[in-house]
Amino acid sequence: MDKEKKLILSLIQPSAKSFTLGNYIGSVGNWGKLQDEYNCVYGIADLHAITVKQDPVELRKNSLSAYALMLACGIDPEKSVAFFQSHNKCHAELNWILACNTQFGELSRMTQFKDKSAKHPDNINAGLFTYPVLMAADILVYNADLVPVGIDQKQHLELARNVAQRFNYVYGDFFKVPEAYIPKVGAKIMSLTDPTKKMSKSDENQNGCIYVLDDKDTIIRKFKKAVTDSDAEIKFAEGKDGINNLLTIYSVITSKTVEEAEAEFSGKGYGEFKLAVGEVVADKLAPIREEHARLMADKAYLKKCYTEGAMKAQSIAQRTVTKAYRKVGFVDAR
Ligand code: ATP
Ligand code: LTN
Repeated sequence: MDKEKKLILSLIQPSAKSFTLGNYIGSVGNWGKLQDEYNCVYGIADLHAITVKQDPVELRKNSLSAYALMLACGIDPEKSVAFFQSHNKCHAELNWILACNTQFGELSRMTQFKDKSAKHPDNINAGLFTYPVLMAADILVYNADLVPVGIDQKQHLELARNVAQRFNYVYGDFFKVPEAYIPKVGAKIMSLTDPTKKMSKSDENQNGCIYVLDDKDTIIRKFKKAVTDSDAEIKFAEGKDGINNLLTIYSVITSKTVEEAEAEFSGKGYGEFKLAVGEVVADKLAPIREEHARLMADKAYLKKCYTEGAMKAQSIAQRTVTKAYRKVGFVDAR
């Protein structure tokens, strides 16, 4: 860790077989670029994943695959700390301290809790409710300055800031108050089949969701089926959710502005545009899919990376937990 550099932290849940294009554009795809300028800590949020029902065999498989995919997306385990959340017990320890400094009322306002409990009415467990406290612990245990996430996590980030400020007020200045790092374009990629809804890993409708591990034919097929509008103009405008989403995807993937993309497709049909978006996305994701396959064939290397990652993560986080224990008044263990 370079003391001069700010610290970036972000995690992603292993809640499906692959990350989505939304995860990639809104979050993971940006992590690699930050590795030289910042100290980076990136991880797989397996503790968070069990807030919804998981088959243990699938979860273990998906977690290892997610770790490999995180590396394939450009995370260099030599430069960054790359780890599993469950391998660092400090997250769970700080979680408890923070839970006792978080109010029931503020957790009740979290929109993700409301959405997820509506989606899983048979499993509204306490972990789903306290999810944002664990997320605050993930961030504060490393004293992160910046947290790269999609817009859907903004409310959770606000909560983490509030909890940090409250703790600092009660116990004396301690935690750094983190800032969200949200991309200007692409912070919320929408479903291809219902562009008023966020593209989500756990969406039942597979056609609405592009997975980073989808092959080229699947990607093109899904884009061809993308819901648009009855107008025929490729222009970013209110009420044109489908086209807006495709223009956003195209512009982020090609590093062009939305205006440049509009000019490029001016006078062209939706069919041609959808195909072009599918092509650029498939070409961008193909090398990631290949690197993922290569890494998955080398389990020993993955294990070496995540055990080293856990050690590095613990050595940063343990200092925070020890100090927090002292702050709240526990007797020193040694
Ligand atoms: P789930 O469906 O299991 O809730 P998810 O697809 O919403 O999962 P997370 O693991 O919760 O994904 O999110 C990982 C990161 O990806 C977060 O930073 C989140 O803000 C971002 N993200 C998720 N979906 C999108 C999206 N559609 N557009 C942009 N960013 C997204
Ligand atoms: N809640 C996040 C995943 C997550 C996270 C974090 C993101 C868990 N802990 C800490 C940033 C920082 C989500 O994407 N749903």
